[in-house]
Amino acid sequence: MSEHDKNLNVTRRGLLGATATGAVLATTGIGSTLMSAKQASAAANAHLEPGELDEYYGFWSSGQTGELRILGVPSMRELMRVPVFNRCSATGWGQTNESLKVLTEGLLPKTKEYLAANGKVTYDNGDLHHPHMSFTDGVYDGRYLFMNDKANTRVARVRCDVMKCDKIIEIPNAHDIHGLRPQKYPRTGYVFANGEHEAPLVNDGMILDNPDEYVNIFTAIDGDTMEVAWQVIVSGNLDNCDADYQGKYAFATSYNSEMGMTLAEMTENEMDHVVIFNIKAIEEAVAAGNYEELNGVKVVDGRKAAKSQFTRYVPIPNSPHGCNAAPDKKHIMINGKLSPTVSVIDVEKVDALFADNAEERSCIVAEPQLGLGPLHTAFDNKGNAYTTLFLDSQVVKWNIEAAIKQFAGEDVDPILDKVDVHYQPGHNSTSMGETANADGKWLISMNKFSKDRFLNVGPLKPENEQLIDISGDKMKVVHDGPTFAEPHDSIIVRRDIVNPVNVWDRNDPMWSDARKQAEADGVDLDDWQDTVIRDGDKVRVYISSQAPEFALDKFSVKQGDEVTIYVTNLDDVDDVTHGLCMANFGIAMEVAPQATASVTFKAERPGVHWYYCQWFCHALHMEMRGRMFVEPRGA
Ligand code: CUK
Ligand code: CUA
Repeated sequence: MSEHDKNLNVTRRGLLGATATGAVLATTGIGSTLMSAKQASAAANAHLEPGELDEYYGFWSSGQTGELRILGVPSMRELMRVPVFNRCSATGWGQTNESLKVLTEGLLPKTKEYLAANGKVTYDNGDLHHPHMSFTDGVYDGRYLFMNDKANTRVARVRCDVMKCDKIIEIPNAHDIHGLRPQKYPRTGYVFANGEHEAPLVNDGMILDNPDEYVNIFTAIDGDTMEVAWQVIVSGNLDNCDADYQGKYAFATSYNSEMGMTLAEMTENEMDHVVIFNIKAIEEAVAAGNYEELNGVKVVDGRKAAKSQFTRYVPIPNSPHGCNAAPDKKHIMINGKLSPTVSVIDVEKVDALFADNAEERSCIVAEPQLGLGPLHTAFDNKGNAYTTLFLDSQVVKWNIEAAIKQFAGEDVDPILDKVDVHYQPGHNSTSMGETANADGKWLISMNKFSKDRFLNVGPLKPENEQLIDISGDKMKVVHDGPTFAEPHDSIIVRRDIVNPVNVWDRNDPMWSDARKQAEADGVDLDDWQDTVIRDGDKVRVYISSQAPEFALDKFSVKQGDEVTIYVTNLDDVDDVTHGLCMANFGIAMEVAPQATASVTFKAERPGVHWYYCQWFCHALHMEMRGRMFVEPRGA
């Protein structure tokens, strides 16, 4: 192929890039030669000049990578990666004592046993799908971000002041936490978490093929203490969830109301359901002692057959997936997945389900047919909803009021616009769209396949997250954003809500253990530290760092000693992060301004070993190093 042909080919691909559904809509994407002037100006809004700051923080999950990511929106620049369930080579997450405390203290005893039998203290992987910020009065409040680990049944919290994870808990009784949402009103409050995969309640190896003994668990976690507040046993598995704006109910979709184990069994029913949880009724039962205690947790029975006041099961066409509360504070969208519909629940009609046992589907006020594979819905501030269509590779914009009128029999079409995305979208999110302050500016479509949109990097392709301008009547795709595996979900938060610090507080709880140990050793962690303490075969080394030197340029230990190195960064200048890497010991960690970090290892390699600062901090950064001398055993 000649250069000319290649270029032609590229251009043709660009023009035909929108043909996932066979429709030739070539006017999407920056660089498309057919971009109109109007689109060009939308694209210009998304473009920031070097040095300009974004209007929004984007908090991105990373799926099986296990970390949280921070992007700037609309530039889509990746700003930071916050390790949570994963191991991080740069920051030492999963290796420092401070991170290991977070990663291990919330594990269940039986998990610790299992891990120990395999020579580990914690899991190395996670599957982080849903990052959501804490709320006060229906709007993000900038305190915390909460997120799930589907892989190992955990829920984590990230502090927004320092953007580090401070709590991880494993959820007892449940299996594989999927949907997760914080309570919106009056505040968070509870963090609701869905157990996705059903299992025998007492899962001790006595039950396999008796579906009646399988249950699923809905969990409410106290977001302030990160302890499980209560759980509800439910029928059917649980997929995604959300909370209303009244503080009364939580909602969870179920794609397997059949409690089937095989694909055929799971997709057998025409109707699955959404489970509605009555928070007050559950709280009252728990307060009155009407619960069962299971693995230290208060559990109530909300199964269908129990006919309790804790739950209602609303039938929804085949295998609903996404669950999204609209900023009108009134409607909850249940996304059909295998059904081309989104079922709209009016929260004000839910009271009657509980109080008067009203007909199960009487809370459904609309069910528009939108296209194939509706997965998730986001919102603007004009009463419109934006639903991803996985199979159609499109986002559909539709009007909620029009859908309600259509459901009531009026001859109106709620669909306002459709735009092709590339390709197969899962979640989407709009600026402030999951809060009462939705502002209708930007929409992210998180597409599972990128295929031909980027340079070929081998069989494993990036995902493609497209930025869509929704400020006008028609949606406009203005940016393609490749991402590594596999952000499922994101939120877009106005920047004035998020106010991280630049320098750590010396009294931060993150290193309270190190501080206690230092005090016991007579070391002042706030002053110059060049102290080596021997305590039997344990050695504690306190090294402060200030660009461009470590307080200790050498220290000696004996082969077989258990060595703990505490590094404190005494620099208090923005962005002067140091680190410590112990070469050939597999040890490296970040020490940000005014932070303390520590790491423990066995000094099993005799000889001279260099440690060095692994964060470029100064013109003499290369010189910021020292030697650990390990005397051989018996010397
Ligand atoms: S799920 Cu992934 S596309 Cu885990 Cu929120 Cu819908
Ligand atoms: Cu300190 Cu590089």
